[in-house]
Amino acid sequence: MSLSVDTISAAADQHPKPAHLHFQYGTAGFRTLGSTLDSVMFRVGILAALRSKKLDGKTIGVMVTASHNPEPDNGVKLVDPRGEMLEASWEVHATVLANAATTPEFLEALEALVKTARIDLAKPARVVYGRDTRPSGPALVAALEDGLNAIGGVESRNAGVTTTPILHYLVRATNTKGSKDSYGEDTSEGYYDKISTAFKKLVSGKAALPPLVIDCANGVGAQATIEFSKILGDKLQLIPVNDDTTTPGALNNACGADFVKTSQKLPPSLSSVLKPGQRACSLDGDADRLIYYYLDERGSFHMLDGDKIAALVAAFIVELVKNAGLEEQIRVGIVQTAYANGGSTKYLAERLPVKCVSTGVKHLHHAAEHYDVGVYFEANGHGTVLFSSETTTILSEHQPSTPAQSTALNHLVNLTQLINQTVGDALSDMLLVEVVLAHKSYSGQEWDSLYVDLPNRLVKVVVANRHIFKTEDAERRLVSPPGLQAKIDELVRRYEAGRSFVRPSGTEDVVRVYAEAMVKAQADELAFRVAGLVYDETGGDPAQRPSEFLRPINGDGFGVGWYDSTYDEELGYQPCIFTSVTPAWNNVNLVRLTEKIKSPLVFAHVRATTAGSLSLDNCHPWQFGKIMFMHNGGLAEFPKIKRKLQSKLPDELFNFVTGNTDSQWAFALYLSKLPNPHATRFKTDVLRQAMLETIADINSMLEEVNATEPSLMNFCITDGESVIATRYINSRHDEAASLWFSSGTTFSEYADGGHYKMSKTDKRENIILVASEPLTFEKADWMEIRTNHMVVITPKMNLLQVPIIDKYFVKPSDPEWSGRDTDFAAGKGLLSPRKEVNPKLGDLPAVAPIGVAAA
Ligand code: 16G
Ligand code: MG
Repeated sequence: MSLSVDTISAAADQHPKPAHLHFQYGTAGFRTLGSTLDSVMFRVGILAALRSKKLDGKTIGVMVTASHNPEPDNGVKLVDPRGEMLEASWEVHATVLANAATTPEFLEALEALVKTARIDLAKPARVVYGRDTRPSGPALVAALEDGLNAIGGVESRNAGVTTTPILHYLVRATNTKGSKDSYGEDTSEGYYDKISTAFKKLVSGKAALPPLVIDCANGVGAQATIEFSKILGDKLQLIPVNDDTTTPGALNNACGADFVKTSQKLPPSLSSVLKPGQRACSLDGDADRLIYYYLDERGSFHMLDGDKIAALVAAFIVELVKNAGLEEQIRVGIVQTAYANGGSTKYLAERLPVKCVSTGVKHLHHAAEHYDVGVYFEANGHGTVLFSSETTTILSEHQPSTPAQSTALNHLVNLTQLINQTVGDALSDMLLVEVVLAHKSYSGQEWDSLYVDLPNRLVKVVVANRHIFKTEDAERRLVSPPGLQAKIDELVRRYEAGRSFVRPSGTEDVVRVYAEAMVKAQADELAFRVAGLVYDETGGDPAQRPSEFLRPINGDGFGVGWYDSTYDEELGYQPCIFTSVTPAWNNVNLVRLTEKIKSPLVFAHVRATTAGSLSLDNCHPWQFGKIMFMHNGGLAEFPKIKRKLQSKLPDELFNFVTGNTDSQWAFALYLSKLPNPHATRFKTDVLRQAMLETIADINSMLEEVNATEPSLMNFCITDGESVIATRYINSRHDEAASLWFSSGTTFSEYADGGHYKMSKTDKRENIILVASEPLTFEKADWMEIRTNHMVVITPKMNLLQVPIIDKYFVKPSDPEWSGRDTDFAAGKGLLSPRKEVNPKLGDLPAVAPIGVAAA
C-alpha cells in the first residue's frame, strides 16, 4: 500500500508553510505564535497517523496547547501509547516534516519517512486529540483534522477542550482497555471517577481540611477544577479563582503556576481572596503544573514549589512503604533537574537516592522509571510519581501481617490510582498533596518547614545564537562557549552557598540563568552578574544591554579611607584607612563602621586583582601624611618600568611602598612630585600639577621601553580638602576606563534594597560623588567625565573638568577624530555602559565649573 499522494497533495496545498519560518519540535513539542502554526498542525495530523501505523494501530495522542505561554502562542505535541512523550527519534521526523518548504518537498519527506521508519501503511491508525482554551485552538484543530483526513482511514476521536494530563490519560486508557493493565475507563468521566474515588478512600476518616483556593490561570484547569469540586463536595472544598476562559488575553496573565514560580509572588487577583494562614495553589494554562503557597499569619507570601511537593510526597510514600512492611522490597527514589533548590536536594539526598537529569518531562520520566517508586518533580511544579509494574504486583500480592501494615498497603494501592502516572497532572498532584496534608495534619507552614529554600533567581538573556550554548552534567555546566564556565565558577565561589548555571531554553529563544545563594540580594546579584557575563561574552549588543545585568565584580578586597569631620589636635590631619581582603559585600565590620562614622570626604575602592597578590598591603586607598590615593586601571607592562620608577624615588618614598602593585608605586611617584609630601596644607594647583607630572613621567618611562599596550590611568588623589580624579589613557584611539560624577543636595534611599538617588532640592550642592560607574539607576543623576580629562574639586566644592593636554589628547574638532574605541577598556571590565552617557555631554565646554557648592 502507498500514500494517497493526490489527496495529501491537494490538502497540503490548503495549508502552505509560511516561508522564512523554521519550526522545531522541542521539549514541549512545537510551540510558537498560534497564527503561524496552520501548516504544522496539518502535518502533525499526518505524522500522528503514521506514528500509530508504525505502532500497529495503537492510539496516539495529539494535544494542542502552549501551556503557560502567553495567550497568542500555541503549540502541539504528540503522546505515545502509554501516555508518555513522543519518542525522541520521532521528534526529528516531526521537525523535518514541519519544515518542508513546499507540498512536493513535504510529500518527498513523507515518502522518505515511510521508507526509513519502515511504516506499514496497511496498518490501522488511531488518534485522539484535544486542545486547551486558547482562541487559536479551533482553527488549529481543523487543520489537524485535515491532516488526519488526508491520510485516509484514520480512526480519530476529538476529546474537545481538555487538560494535557487528561489527554495523556485517555491515550493510555484507550490502549490498555480490557487488558490486565487497564488504566481506567477511556473517557474524561472515567478519569474524574478513578481519581476522586481514590481520593475519597485516602481521606476517609481524616478531618476535612480547610477550603483550598485554586488559581486556574484562566485556562482549561478551571473546567477540571469545577468537575472535581462537584464530585468531591465537602470532602474537599475547592474555591476556583481565575476561572475565566472567555475574556481575551486573560489566560496566564498575571496568574497561574508560571507567574507565581517566576515572580515568586501572589497573583494580584488573589490578594483580596487569600487570608493569612490559608493555603492556595496555581495551575498553568494546560493544568500540568502546580505550585502551592500560603500567607503566614503576618500576611507574608511563601511558595511551595515542585521541590517542596516532591519532598512532601516522597516522605509520605517512604513512610507508607515502611509501615506496610515493604521497606526491603520497594526502593523509593527522586528525580530532579538542576533547577531544584539546593535546600531540597540536600534534604532529599540525606534520606533517599536522588538523581539529577536535564530539563524536560521526558528526561525526568525516564529516569523515574528506574526506581521501584520514582518521584519526579521539576521545581516549576511539573511532576508525578511512577510505580513500576513489579511494585504494582508486590502491592497487590503482599500479605500484610498487622492491621497497621494492611492500612498502609491500602493507602499505597489507592495512591497508584490517585496519581496520574502518565505525566505531571496539576489536579491529581493537588489531590495528592491534600491527602498528605490531611494525613499529617500539616498546615502550609508546617509543610514549608520540612527544609528551608535557598533564595534564588532566574534571569533570561537574549543572545544572538542560543545554540552555541552546550551543557553537560545534567545542564549544570557549560562546555560551550569555551571558557565561560570557568568565569561563572569564579563568580560563584565568591557567594556563600552560591550556585549558578546557564542553559539554552528549549521553548523560547533565550538563554536562562539560574542562581541561588544564602541571602536573596546575593542570589539576585549573582544571577545578574552571570547574566551580564553571558551577554558580554557572547557578543551582546552594548546598546541593547539590559541595565540590570551587572559587570564583573571586584571582590578581591576593598578599602575605605576618610577624614575626621572635626579637627582634633591629638588625632592630627591624616585620614583613617580601613581595608580588607574579603569582598565588600561580605564584611559586617564595614556595615557597622559606616553606620557610625561621619566624614566630609571619603575614598572607597573595591579591588579586582590585575597585578599583585590578595593582601591588605595591596588594597587601595593608600595614605601618606595627609594625602590619600587610589587607582582604577593598570599600568601596562609595568615590570619593564618598575626598576626605573623606583630609582626615581627618594629613600623615604621607596621604603614607604609595602605592597607590590603598579598602583602603589604610582602613588609613590606622585608623592615624589609634591614639593613636600609631609605638608599639612596643599594648594589645589599643586596637587593638580603633581598629577600631570606623574602621568607625564609614567608615559615617558613606558615609551622608553616601547610599551605597546595602553595604560589606564584613572587616579584619584586628595589631601582631605581638594580632590583630583583623572580619566586618562595614553592612547589617541582608545577609550579610558569610565568615570562619572553626580552632585546634589541629598543622596538618599528612596526604596528598600539599596535604591538610592541624588536630589537637587535647591541651588546649594552639598554632595559630590565621583565614581567609576553610575551608582544609581537614575540616569539623570550622572554626568560622564570625558577621556583624558580630570576633575578638580576645590575646598569650596567647585567642580572643574580640565583637559589633560598632551600628545594623547584629541580635540573633537580634530580632523583625525572619529571617536575612541571602547573595546580595550571594556575588555578589562572598566567601562560602564555606553548608553548611560548623557547626550548633553557634547555641549560641555572643555573647562567648565559645574556645581557650585556652599562649603
Ligand atoms: C517544557 C517542558 C518542561 C520544562 C520546560 C523548560 C515538557 C512537557 N515540558 O515546558 O518540563 O520545564 O519546557 O522550558 O517537557 P525551557 O527549556 O524554556 O526552560
Ligand atoms: Mg503546562
